[in-house]
This record gives sequence, C-alpha cells and structure tokens, in this order.
Amino acid sequence: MNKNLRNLALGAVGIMLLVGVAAMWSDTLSANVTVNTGTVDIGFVAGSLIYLDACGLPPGYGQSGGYDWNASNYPSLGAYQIADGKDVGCTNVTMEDTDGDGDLDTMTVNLNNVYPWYYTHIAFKIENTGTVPVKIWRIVIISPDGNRTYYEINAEGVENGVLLDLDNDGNPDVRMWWGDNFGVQLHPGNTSGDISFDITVLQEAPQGANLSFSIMLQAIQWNEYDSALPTTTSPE
Ligand SMILES: [Ca+2]
Ligand SMILES: [Ca+2]
Ligand SMILES: [Ca+2]
Repeated sequence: MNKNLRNLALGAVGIMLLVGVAAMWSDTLSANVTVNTGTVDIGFVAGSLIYLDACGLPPGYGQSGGYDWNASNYPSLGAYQIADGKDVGCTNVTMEDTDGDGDLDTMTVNLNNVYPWYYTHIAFKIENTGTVPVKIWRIVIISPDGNRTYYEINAEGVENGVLLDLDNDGNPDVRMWWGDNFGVQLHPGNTSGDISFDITVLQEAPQGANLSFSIMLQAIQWNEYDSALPTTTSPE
C-alpha cells in the first residue's frame, strides 16, 4: 500500500468513526427531548355510594330505605324522615363508565314518584385515576335532553344551593346543594373523603313525571385550580 492510499484508508475510518459518534449523539439528544404528558382523570369510587330512601328497600330500613324525607327547613338545608311513615317516593342512583376507560365517570339520579319538598341525600368518594395531582373543579349537570350546565364548586352563591330546571320549561324543579371535599388535592391513586349532594324537589316540578339527571365531576390539574377560581357560574 503506498502512502497516499494508506492515508485515504485511515481518513475513511476516521470519517466512519465521526459518523458513528454523531449518530450516537443524535440518538441521545432525541431521547432528551422526549416528553411524556400526564393525564388528568377522576372517577367515582365503586362501592362508596350511599343515599337516602333507596328504591326497593322496605320501610323502616334505617335511613336508607322506605319512609320519605321532608325538606322541613327549606330554603335552608335540612330534612327529617316523615314520622308517620309515608313511603311515597324513592331515590335510585347508578354509576357508569361512559367512555370505557375503566373508571366510573357518570352518576345518574332518578327520583321516582316524588313531590314538592321530597328530599334526598347522596354521598360518594372520588379517586384520582390519572397520573398528576388534581383538584375537583366543576360539577356538570346533564338534563334528560342532554343539556349540560356547569357549576364551579366555590362560585359565589352556591352555598345556598343551585336551582336545576330538568325538563327545560323555564321553572326550576329541584334545588341542589353540595358538600365538602371539593377543592381538596388528590394525588394519583388517592381517594377523597365523602362528597355529597342534597336535593329537594320544588313546587314547580312537573307532576306525574320521574325526575332524572346525571352528574359528572370535572377535575383540574392541581396548580391551575387557583387561577380557574373564582369564576361565575356559566356554560362551557
Ligand atoms: Ca320512600
Ligand atoms: Ca370512565
Ligand atoms: Ca322545570
């Protein structure tokens, strides 16, 4: 091999090494800019659901079944179980995984054969089923016609309850209050304390109709909660 040929061969090896190094650095750099985004997701905890006056339970079955409750303190919160044993209406609540992702995202409330001042109470827990810490931010009420109404949980005035027009006739049919633990931070996999709704049927509710509606809760990434609140109650 003459000198020129040998130099050419060494140069080629050098170039190949440089290409190899460059390719390795390129791989490393692309690995460094990979971003895995987290998910914000919550679900109702299966088995945590408790509610008053459950349909199908016999009268006298503690507070859960039978005798109706009367909203004796309306418009303030509060009720008593009717002492002379009236079992006229009842409450049924179901939970469903509507998007098939493995968590229960939607709760449906059916108030059967109810009447003005019928009262019920629904309690449950929430689990953070996503991968980043969250706070529960909004309540979504879905009427039977699919109409959605959004309520920020700590918006002004909600401590007095909100009026829901479920049949879209312009008159409110029920008043709903919500309880504690809405703004609590939940880490992935963590479960909330008890969250609850109180519901009273109003004078303007339609006669001869079963009242039903669905509830979803919306969570927000924990560090966006303060900037999202307070805001006024408004549709999305
Ligand atoms: Ca009942
Ligand atoms: Ca789901
Ligand atoms: Ca109405």
